[in-house]
Amino acid sequence: MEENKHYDASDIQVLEGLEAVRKRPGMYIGTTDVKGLHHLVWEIVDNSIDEALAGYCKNIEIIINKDNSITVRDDGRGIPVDVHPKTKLSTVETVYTVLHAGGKFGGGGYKVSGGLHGVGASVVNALSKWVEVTVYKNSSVYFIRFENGGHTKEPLKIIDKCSENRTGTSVTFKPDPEIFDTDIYDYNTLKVRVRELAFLNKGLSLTLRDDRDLEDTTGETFLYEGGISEYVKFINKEKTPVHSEIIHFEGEEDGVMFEVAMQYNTSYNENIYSFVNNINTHDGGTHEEGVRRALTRVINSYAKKTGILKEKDEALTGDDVKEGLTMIISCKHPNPQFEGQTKGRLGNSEVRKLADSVFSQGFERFLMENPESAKLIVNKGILACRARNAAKKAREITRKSDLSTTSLGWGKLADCKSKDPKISEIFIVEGDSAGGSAKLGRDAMTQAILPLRGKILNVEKARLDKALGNEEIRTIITSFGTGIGDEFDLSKLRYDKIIIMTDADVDGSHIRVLLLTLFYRFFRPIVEAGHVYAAQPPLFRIRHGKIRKYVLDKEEMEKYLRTLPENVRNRAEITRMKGLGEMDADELCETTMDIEKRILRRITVEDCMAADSIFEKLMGEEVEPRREFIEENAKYVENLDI
Ligand code: 1YM
Repeated sequence: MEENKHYDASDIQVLEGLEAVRKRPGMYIGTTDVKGLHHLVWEIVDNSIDEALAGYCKNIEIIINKDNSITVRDDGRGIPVDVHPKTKLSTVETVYTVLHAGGKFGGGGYKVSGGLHGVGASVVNALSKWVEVTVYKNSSVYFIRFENGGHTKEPLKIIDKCSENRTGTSVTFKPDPEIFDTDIYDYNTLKVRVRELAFLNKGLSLTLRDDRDLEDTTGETFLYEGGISEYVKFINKEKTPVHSEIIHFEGEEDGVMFEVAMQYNTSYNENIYSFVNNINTHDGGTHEEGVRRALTRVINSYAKKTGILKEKDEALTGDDVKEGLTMIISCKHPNPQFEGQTKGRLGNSEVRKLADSVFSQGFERFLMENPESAKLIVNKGILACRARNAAKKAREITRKSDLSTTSLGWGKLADCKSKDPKISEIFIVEGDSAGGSAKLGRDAMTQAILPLRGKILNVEKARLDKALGNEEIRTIITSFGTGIGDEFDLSKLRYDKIIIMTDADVDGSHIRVLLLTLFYRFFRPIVEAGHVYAAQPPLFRIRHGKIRKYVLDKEEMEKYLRTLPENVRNRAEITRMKGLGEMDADELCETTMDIEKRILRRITVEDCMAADSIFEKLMGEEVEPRREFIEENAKYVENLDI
């Protein structure tokens, strides 16, 4: 307090207010750990964002200073500096010292960020060792400094002149180490949110700079003219899109703005993020509900209308249509009602209708105008629906056959001696004779063998649910140890490598299709974690002198032959290898199983997806695709030759 100033009741109130924040900081910023420390930054940045949303600010800069203080700068109008009639203090001092000042003292207008305009400023001040605010306005540079939890140390004064068109606010604060567990800011934490704010506020430039880092002189600037569409593109960057377009719709009603952007990718994960006034609504709410409801309804009606789904077909559910969907929903609301324990849910019921109508009108039109993409989207949902039904069946079947008490000795699994999953592997081998050779040739300590009898697994006759009733398939499931469906637990996997060993012919191809489909639908995490492999038996043996060399294909053979001297080469004996079953144990071991010499190909989710669609072709009611498959089988075998 200034000595010559009358110390009145309102001053006492001010300090009592800030003292309350220091006594119970959790009530105002949640926690006083590293999260709370970063929260202070967002309280100040929010004021700049509000100014941007009001249409006055284009650039925001955030700097981590050497002493771990933070500077936030914007080029808005500058916080008002005139004397406030109620507090008799300048408005900027009022904003920084009176709790809940923003609502009462703000100039009204359209404020949509987190809370009331400027509310956070006094909280930041209360929890800081010192705060300095510089305002550029009226061709003048104003300055005010607070210390020790919000006490005005240097009252507002003009410290310089500036050009008439220079306006803005710059705030630097040093969090109070007595309040916070840590005082060190994390660049990446700030970066992730700054980038997100840039996506959510198209056209706004946000720069983040770390002055603790001698190398970082310019910082990083985030500016997205495409807004949330660019956010979707960013999330899908490492994924494979199902269709090329980023779909985007927006609408406004009674001052509520609603916007959505989306694109499907080939994964099965849902990536739906919703925001209200730039705040992530983790628990969804009316804006999300409106979109989800409309999405399911529009896809189903389009699929029925175009005949992709038949009348008798089961409708796709909300779960089916969100597989592989990346979506950002952003709503800006002047009076948001947040609900739920963590206030992470939007409650305003009028938003549900707005979201539904903006999305459904836009999406219906998109599907009509982009039939290629529409078909891909609908088919993706249909695939998810089938997988869901098959998974349900699988759970029923595996529950019935009491897996936990069944010893692994039954079936024909020759398990390995080791119980350490890190060094154990299982070979799933086509045919009894190859199975026999594999059993003889294996390293019994670490290699388990499970032979499959090809004819039982004739995928052309058995749908997947029937295949699950097959004893050998059940042995596969049991031997993995992970359980299936809801009970699935990757950490229980008994083998580090699951190796599919089949011939490169039609039957082998069928069995491979079935196994990959099985893994895709029921054990995707195992595939994703990179545990599934295909053995690659060599196609040729080259013999010269005492040397026996196995090569994968013709190309590799020619390459090898070129390395031999002419006289040796001419006399080299080349044998085309027979199927797995015709190799003896030594040969099989040497070429395909020996850890030192074998070649394995790791199976990806994409491989499994390709198999899954072939499986659908084989299983489908349509005769034509099946005939085509058989006709073009050679080609498919090539494609699948793994
Ligand atoms: C680095 C932090 O606080 N910028 C900022 C804050 C305000 C204004 C402009 C502003 C708002 C209004 C009129 C208005 C605030 N003003 C108030 C209050 N950046 C930062 N930029 N003129 C300027 O809302 O009408 C609170 S925050 F209450 F004084 F209006």
